[in-house]
Amino acid sequence: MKSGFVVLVGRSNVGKSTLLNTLVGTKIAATSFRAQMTRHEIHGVMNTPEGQAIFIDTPGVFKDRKNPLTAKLTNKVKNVLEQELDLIVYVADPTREIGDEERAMLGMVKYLDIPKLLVINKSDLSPRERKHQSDYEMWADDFDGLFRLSALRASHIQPLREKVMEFLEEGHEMYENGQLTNVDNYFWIEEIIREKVFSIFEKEIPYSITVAVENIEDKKDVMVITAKVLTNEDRYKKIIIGQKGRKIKEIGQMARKELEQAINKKIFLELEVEVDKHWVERV
Ligand SMILES: Nc1nc2c(ncn2[C@@H]2O[C@H](COP(=O)(O)OP(=O)(O)OP(=O)(O)O)[C@@H](O)[C@H]2O)c(=O)[nH]1
Ligand SMILES: [Mg+2]
Repeated sequence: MKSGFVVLVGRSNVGKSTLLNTLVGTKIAATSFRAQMTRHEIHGVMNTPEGQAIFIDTPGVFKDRKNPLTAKLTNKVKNVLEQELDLIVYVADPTREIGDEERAMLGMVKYLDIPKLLVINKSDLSPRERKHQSDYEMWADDFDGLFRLSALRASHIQPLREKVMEFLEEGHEMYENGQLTNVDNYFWIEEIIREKVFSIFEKEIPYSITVAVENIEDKKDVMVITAKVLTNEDRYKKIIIGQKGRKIKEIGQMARKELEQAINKKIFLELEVEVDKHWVERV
């Protein structure tokens, strides 16, 4: 069989995590319309009759001087790129013009001696919205293949799947028994809760929070989860809780619904908000 590691890289918000989920066929990574959703290296396994491709989702390159996370996340991408990789899939968003972030990202991979594919995502949007498409297409010479597709609608994915398998060499199975990811339950639940926080708040809040699952108790008819939303400052804590606790309740409900659907079991989710000025140091 064939097997190998394929890294997904690109600016923040281009759709790397969405593409990972689509390639694997199930939701593994959390996604958001806000930048810097992904903060960790997340593996997603694609099994085909030919073999196994392990896709590695990475944080997106994002520039924000005020944000203490940024340098850490960029370092994580660099670390992944130092691992043994068989293929790089560079994801671009044709609705956004090529800027400093994009050039920084391209600079990180351009001279690596690893095959590279260029994916221009979001093809479901109108040509008017994809107004920078041709600028990205001009990069095709630096790549070993160009794909236009929609990760969100899962359209035109098959040609990419096939091309990826072409680049993998004979090897052995790395994830066995149908296991599709390196992510454990604690991390997965944290990411879903964080995704819901991202979906509700304005720009500033998402970068100022993280989620920690403290305990999971898997009882016969119900899974009891205790988790905390951690934030830097007291003023954010107030916003996240909301008037009469409305916001945190809404976050809890959204997360619970998705978790219940995914594991097909009733969930009791106890969610608190706490100020922790040092959470970034632990990311
Ligand atoms: N219209 C459209 N939107 C998409 C597509 N793929 C992703 N998106 C949206 O783009 C936004 C960003 O998607 P993500 O998958 O979280 O992007 P990312 O590159 O992983 O972002 P970071 O983790 O922050 O680096 C979300 O709102 C997605 O729904 C697509 O094919 N078409
Ligand atoms: Mg992501």
